[in-house]
Amino acid sequence: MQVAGAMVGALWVTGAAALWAALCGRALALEGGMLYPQETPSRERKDLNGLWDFRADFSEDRNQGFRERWYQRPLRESGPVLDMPVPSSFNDVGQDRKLYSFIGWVWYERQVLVPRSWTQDPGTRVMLRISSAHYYAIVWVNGVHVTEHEGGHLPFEADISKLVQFSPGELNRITIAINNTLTPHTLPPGIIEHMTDSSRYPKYYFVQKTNFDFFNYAGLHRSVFLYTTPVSYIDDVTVTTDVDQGTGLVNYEIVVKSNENFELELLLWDKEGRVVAKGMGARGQLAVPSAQLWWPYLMHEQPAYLYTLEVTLVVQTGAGIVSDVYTLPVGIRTVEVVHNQFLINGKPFYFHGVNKHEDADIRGKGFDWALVMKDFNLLRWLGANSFRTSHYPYAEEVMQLCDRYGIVVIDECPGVGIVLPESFKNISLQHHLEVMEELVRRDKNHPSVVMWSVANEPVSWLAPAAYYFKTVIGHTKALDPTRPVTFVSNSRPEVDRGAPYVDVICINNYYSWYHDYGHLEVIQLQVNAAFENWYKLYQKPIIQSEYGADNIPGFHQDPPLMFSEEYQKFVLQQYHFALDQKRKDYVIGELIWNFADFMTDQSPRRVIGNKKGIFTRQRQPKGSAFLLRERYWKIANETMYPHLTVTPQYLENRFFNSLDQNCF
Ligand code: GCB
Repeated sequence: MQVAGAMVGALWVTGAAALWAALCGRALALEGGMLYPQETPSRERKDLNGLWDFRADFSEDRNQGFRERWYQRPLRESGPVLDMPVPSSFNDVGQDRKLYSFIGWVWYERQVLVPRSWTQDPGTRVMLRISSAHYYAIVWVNGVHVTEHEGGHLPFEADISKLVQFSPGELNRITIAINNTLTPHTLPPGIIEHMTDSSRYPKYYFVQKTNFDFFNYAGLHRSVFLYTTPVSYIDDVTVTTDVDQGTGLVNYEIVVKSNENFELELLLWDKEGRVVAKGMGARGQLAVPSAQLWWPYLMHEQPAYLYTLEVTLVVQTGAGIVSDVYTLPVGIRTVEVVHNQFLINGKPFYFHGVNKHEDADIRGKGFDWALVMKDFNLLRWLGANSFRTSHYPYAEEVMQLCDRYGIVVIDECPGVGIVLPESFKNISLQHHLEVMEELVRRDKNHPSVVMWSVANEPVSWLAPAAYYFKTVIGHTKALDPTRPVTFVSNSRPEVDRGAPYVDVICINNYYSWYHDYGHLEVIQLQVNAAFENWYKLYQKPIIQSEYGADNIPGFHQDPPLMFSEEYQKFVLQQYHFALDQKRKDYVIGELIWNFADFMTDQSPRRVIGNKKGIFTRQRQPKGSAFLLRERYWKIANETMYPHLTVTPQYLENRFFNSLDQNCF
């Protein structure tokens, strides 16, 4: 029956996940490490990006694909298929309105020839890695079920060695079924609403409702890889760093999967190719005298210094010596919240940055190198030193670039739109804990990540929120004691049940936009009052984690009216006056909402998406971008040269206009 269509699909998903977890005795998410696939002397990689066969299951119950077992033979034999680019969202690529807003199962398939050397050597382990499949994915290789994963923003993988070795020299068929249905227990949550009034809706009509403000793009959003390791391999590397009187300390812990005796050797290389420290064994500390620290962009003359940690596993097998090599960029730095300050390497850090989205024309949330580089170049132009991954984890390649360029990250999980009472139940909580585990496992080694954010604007005043957030925040701190944890609130301090547990208060508000709209004169007063109230109650440092106003490019109005460029600029200026009164005190950052315009669900409040970007969706600057640029460079000058009187242009000339590519 179609009524239950998407829900049957969704329930089936939940059932399968629970069954799988029960069989494995633990959550899938927790198994093994999740090191980024790399080419090293012992590892090869092949990316499977390009065109895949694609078919959306438009059947009434969305279950035709499972009934007919589309995974058992080539997808094109099941019916008509489309060419679908990977990575990309499937929604905006075609001209089909039904596919744009499709809810349910879509099927991707790709045939791949695995290099003979991979299949002939029983000492080679072949892995299939899917960097992001939104939201629930089931994977088969040559018709054999290999893995499932819940959650659209974090990678998962499967060992497919046996399957590909079974058919050397033949094409292997990879089939991925993906369901984008969001339920009260997914992250982000959503609900399927069934419209039963036959005078208003066709039979079996349903829609997906969500409580977040971005379009629920779906598909294979990031790269799909095949890669190899030896069968005895380095499974995980965890690095934390410290500094003791100029000596950099690199603590390491290596997890190895091997049935044989093994040894581990570690070398730490500097940028000039010199070995600066050596280690042995699975756990230990490397000391780097006079270490070059990892500094944020615009906080130091030589930001983002990265060493390279080379881990070599040597295994004595019956057939001789086998080795596995993995290398990891390491930035030596410390992060601490002390009283009213956020300290990086012991010095106060002020976040002057943006909130972003993974979003663009045509690709939706699909990863695209040109777009990513444009965004980093715009951040540099803007003089931004940080961003929040609102409202879900971003691609691993983006995190790597943040390390490389010194862009500080508040790393947010997909805990956005948690407003339904069902979403506070145990099943949701358990999933939220697993997602934090997956996120920390993936991003723990990035020096750019300085704080975890467990949620954005949940209904944190509801009674169950207290236990819920105490648990999620506590769990995150236990997973990673080296970084502060926050969650982003839009509530009032006296009723917020999550704030007691966070290290930094992050607050979102839209004065003179969603409240008192049109009344620009109240902004300063209201921003000030909010800061004071939050600080009085919690005595914790505060970040203005969102503020802004929509501007439809090309709309001008003076005196300023809502949606005009002048209004957006005026709102920002009023916030800046208020921020300037507090930023030398306990306000430790400001992140504009948003870096660029982005797509949302359709609604009377949205004019083809959210227009609070300071850049258009095509990454062209609005007037507000120039305003922010002037401000950020001014703040950067003050931070970097607090004792010097320099012109606002000083740093900009030094960093941005110079040809020194090393600085960014
Ligand atoms: C918020 C949300 C963000 C929205 C923004 C807005 O508070 O955190 O996701 O897009 O407001 O523009 O309404």
